[in-house]
Amino acid sequence: MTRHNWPTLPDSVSIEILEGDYPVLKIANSLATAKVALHGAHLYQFKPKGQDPVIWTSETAVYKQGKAIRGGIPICWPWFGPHQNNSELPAHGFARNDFWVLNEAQQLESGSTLLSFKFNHSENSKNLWPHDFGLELTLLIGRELKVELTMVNLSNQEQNFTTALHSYFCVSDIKDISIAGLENTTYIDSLQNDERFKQQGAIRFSEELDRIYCQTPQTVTIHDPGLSRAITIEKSGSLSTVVWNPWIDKSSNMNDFEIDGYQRMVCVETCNAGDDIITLAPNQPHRISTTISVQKL
Ligand code: TA6
Repeated sequence: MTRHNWPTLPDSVSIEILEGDYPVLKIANSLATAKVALHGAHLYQFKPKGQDPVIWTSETAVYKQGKAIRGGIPICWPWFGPHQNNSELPAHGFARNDFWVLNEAQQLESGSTLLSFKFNHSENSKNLWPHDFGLELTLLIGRELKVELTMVNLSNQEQNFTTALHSYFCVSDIKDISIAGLENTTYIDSLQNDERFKQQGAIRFSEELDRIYCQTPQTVTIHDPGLSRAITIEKSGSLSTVVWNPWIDKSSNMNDFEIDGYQRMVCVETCNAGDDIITLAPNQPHRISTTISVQKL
């Protein structure tokens, strides 16, 4: 039984313990509702008042220690994707695979709720990555959703990181949406031996798509005529953007991916991945953030 210490919670935040001593936070304020698992500091529901849900999570997601929830906004750190040298290590690092600590919960005058979580090096983490570190994740939940990850290198030598706020978004139908903002940029195609191509026009989907768009600090927008809305993804501290949809075969091979779920989701991830590696000197911090908002079309 893992022991969790809780700070004082505002009325807009409550705790539910799922089976297997798995705490989740339920947030309900005047602007939005959300759910965040302590495991991975993993936001997995976000619904602004009067809007359709914005963040997608599989109905067959698994909520247990050691396994990232399928959907929401997994925190991929200290590496993105498969580990470069050791396939035994978990894909997308280990920060999403264990419990964090809720450090602070505040209800702001603005109506938004501020949550802050911490995750520091431990005996467990040292088995996977032999360096001291400190992570803090801040969530600002209101009409918009702001997610900010601060990483500090607490070791006595320079460290390299790749990372992602691996956001899954709800869409009406993957075949009907388009993604704007990455036109004429270069992407690494993970499905074509990491070859590089130039993005022609908006991104549309008719098959599995898995791309790292390099040198793309800009804002990206998901246009969804089926829901008469656009989802705007602004970011800072992020030089790359990953766009992913697993399509039929890959999603059907994942037990935690609901049947045909690929039709109702797309990942637009706020990253430093591919060529965009973050190098931190001892005690140097790095901050990456994304701000997600919805506009009527
Ligand atoms: O971000 C895209 C990606 O790297 C895909 O290649 C796919 O592996 C996806 O992440 C999901 O990874 P996960 O380890 O969460 O199943």
